Amino acid sequence: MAKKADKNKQPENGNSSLVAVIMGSQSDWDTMKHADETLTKFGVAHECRVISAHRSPSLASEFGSTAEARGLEVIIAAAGGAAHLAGVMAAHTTLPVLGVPMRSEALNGLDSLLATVQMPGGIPVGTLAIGKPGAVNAALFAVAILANSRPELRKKLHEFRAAQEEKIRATKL
Ligand code: RP5
Repeated sequence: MAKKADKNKQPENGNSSLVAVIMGSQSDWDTMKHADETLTKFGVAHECRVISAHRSPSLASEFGSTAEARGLEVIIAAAGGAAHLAGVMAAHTTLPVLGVPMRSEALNGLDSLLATVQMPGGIPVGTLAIGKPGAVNAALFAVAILANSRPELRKKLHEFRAAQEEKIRATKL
């Protein structure tokens, strides 16, 4: 059974969050826990929350408008179906917003992908792949953004890439 999302998961070390991982529903957690795990692996202070653009519009607006002042540097926003969460976040902040389209029941995530990626010019959302690969890559992308001004994170990214390559080189079929 899917582990329940801790809707208001905060950094454990007391640091304020650099990255927020938000998602439209508890049902997205099974996918988005992979973003959480990846950020944890890199030691990035982050928080995970359920915020819906449709079901909690004032919370979405409040979260986006106060994100910068709270010290966040990147927002990862996941949603499925008519997926507006990343676009709504981007409308309320100039922080980079990374959108992760959820695999939907009706259209297998194509609806989520198009709703997230097709932002009209002027309000950008960096859209990743549908589902788990998108969740992992959104976290890696957030780390890459943060690494521009944090050499220790840049080093960890190089080590991560090297380990990945080593695994491929060592693969015997
Ligand atoms: C979206 O609707 C959520 O992001 C989720 O992917 C989808 C379905 O939500 P539930 O009906 O499972 O809560 O807002």
